[in-house]
Amino acid sequence: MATSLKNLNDYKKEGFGDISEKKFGIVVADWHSEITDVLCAGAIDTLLKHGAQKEHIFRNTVPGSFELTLGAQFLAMQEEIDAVICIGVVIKGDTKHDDYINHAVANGLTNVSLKFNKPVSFGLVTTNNLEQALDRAGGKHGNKGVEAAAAAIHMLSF
Ligand code: RBF
Repeated sequence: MATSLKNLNDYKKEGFGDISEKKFGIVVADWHSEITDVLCAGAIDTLLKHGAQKEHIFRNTVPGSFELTLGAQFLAMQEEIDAVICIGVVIKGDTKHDDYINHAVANGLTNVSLKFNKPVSFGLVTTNNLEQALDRAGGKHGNKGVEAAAAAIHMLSF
């Protein structure tokens, strides 16, 4: 489905298990922090709404989205962390940097998830311009942080 037809705040809640004792690590990229902060707030709100405890949510920052993978690994390797949520915004520019970063993050997070057998969700907004990113950070397409948190909760119930 094209993202223009999907609101990121609409997710299926059926089958979500009890997360009141689960611990969540969140890794947030500092690049475009005015947007990643909104995405992170959406993720935290979603965890709290579904019963997570505030003290069980650990937020960490990394310089840019490229570093999300190592940040995720530092958290996933901690036994007490049950799931990791990664948040970043990569906007297309004059060069192909966005392609390299996006592919590296997608592959990197998949590898971390498989290596540690834990949900590591992909809260990376990858857009052509700033407006599209804002549309996905609480704008007309919802909030990608909400979707990433919901994906982590869903996978914990697998
Ligand atoms: N990081 C992001 O999270 N989003 C971006 O849009 C972004 N654009 C970048 C553009 C260029 C030209 C460079 C050099 C870096 C960019 N980064 C971006 C930072 C990148 O993820 C990483 O933090 C740095 O390259 C240091 O490893």
